[in-house]
Amino acid sequence: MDVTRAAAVLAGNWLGSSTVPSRSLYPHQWSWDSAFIAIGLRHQAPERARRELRTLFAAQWPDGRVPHIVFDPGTPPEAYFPGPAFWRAGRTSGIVQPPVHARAVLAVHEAAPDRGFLATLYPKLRAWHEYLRGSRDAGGHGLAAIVHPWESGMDNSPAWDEPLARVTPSSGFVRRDLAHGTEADRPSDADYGRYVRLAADYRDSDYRDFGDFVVEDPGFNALLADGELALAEIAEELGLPSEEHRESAARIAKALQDTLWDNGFFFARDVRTGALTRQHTCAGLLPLLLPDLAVAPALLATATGPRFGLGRVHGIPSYDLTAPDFDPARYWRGPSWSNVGWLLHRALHHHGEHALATRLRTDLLTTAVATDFAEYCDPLTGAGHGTRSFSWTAALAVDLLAQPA
Ligand code: 2M8
Repeated sequence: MDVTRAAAVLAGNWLGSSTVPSRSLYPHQWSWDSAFIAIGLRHQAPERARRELRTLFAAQWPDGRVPHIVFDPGTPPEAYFPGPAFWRAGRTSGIVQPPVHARAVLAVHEAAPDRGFLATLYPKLRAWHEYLRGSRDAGGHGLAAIVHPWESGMDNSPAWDEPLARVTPSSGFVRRDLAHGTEADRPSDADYGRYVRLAADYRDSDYRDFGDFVVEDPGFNALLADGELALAEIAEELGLPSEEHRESAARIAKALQDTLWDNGFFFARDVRTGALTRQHTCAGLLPLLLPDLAVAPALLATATGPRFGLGRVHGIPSYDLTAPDFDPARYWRGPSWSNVGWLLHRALHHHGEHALATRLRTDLLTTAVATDFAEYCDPLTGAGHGTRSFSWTAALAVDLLAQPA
């Protein structure tokens, strides 16, 4: 792959102090997108990578949360819904996204060492994780709960269908996403109405109360544990104590295993009912990021088995290939996203699955270029879907290219 094409996508999406995921569909700064973008930018433009993350953390709330969107003041309000007028939280939204930032900060430092950058970000990252470990422990098991499907980053995952069914859809708003996305690929109107209702209820509680949707997501918590391991390394770089971060990672890993592991897989748990949601989604594979995961062999067997077809399909399907409602094109209900592929690529190396990791790397790179850096792809055909020139697809391709084959 020619890295200049990917670099051109990132340059085209750069706003001056952060990068939009997509000029058309997502014209602001998104939290976990920025972390993945920085992981790519670090190779060619480390100052831009640092700026990306500093810009995001400049919008951190006093309670430690890192908002899922930082709105660009230069973008017209009608470009994205729900915009700042809906959230009533200044220039940000009030919900969060998966905590991949500590890993990104460490990765940027590894490529272009800058202790000043680490020292500035470390207390902010600590506050972010403390918010999640404290204020979000709705179930009391040591796991962070999400209060909106958008917080998982996997918005339309089938794992949210049961808890979402309790929510009465809002109406009377205009969807902006359909102006840029194919309707058949995007969430349904009813689900979008539920997203809006949940966000409005949360906003009306001043972003404090747990509402109708309270879920412990294995993906979100695996990324938090991985983030604590990254924080331990950052603390060590800064000559600070790191043991608390390693202990925290171990506690989250244990809670994942005790609470969400069942029958060979990690499932999300509906905190309101206590029940596990039984859909096999790619979020349940993310605990493989944890190097000491005792159940890794069983989970790897599921990843390479008929449900996810790892090594035989394109990327990592977001949902069980064998499920009757698997949909290769619809948003987080089947297609493969390159950020999940990139995370699993790392995880496979952790567990000694180097040949599988290499295969995945080749496939991610080939698909990224062939689809013009599509937002996601059909795992069975590799066809691109969603928006094109999508930032994290380009950024993670740059990063994979910089790694040995
Ligand atoms: C998608 O989510 C946004 C809402 O946050 C949307 O559908 O409008 C998801 O794929 C999410 O993971 C991603 O961060 C965001 C921007 O790329 O788009």
